[in-house]
Amino acid sequence: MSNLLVQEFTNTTNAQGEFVLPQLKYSYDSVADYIDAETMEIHHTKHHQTYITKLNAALVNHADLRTQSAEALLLNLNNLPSEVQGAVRNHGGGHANHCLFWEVIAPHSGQCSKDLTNAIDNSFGNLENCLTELNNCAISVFGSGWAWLAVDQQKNLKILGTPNQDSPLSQGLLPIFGIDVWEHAYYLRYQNRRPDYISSVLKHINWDNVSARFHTVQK
Ligand code: MN3
Repeated sequence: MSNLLVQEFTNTTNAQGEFVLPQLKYSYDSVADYIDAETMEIHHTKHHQTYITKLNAALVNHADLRTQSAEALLLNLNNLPSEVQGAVRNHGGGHANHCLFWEVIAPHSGQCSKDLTNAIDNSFGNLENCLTELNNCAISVFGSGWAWLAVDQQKNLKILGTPNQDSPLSQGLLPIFGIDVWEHAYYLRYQNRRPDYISSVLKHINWDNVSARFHTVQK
């Protein structure tokens, strides 16, 4: 399973070895066409920060685990000490999931690489079908959760939903795109209109970033 983890994304730590909030590579208002700046700022500085704070608190007496990335912990979730499994699942998942989210919704769409385009065509027929399936999956997540495009052990693409902050990594799948469908991700602008939020975000996927994630398992 560890072959999925060619690249680690959330190793940003301070001098004490605690996870810290990654800076966004763009301003909060630069995604305003699809997510308002106030939602972005609260989501990043409050919600994401809270997952990090609680993950650090859970690992304070586990120095061996604090040397690992959040992704590595999630990949190995079922083998972690039982007293930290819940916190890693929820808060480690929250940290890793949001780190991915900020990058794949960045305001630079780029293009699907040739290899990723081929993989999408093989799994879904074409990109339009893939996005339709992703859209339907995101709409149908019950309550709070995520919809994902992920790569399995055989390097096939899969679309799946997960509840809460559960990461596809804990199922042996590498997520390459994810959309947060917790109400905190969209409520200020979209209120109950989750489908409108989802369709807006799916029009602005940062395909350069998603392609780069896909290529980490192609070697
Ligand atoms: Mn969120």
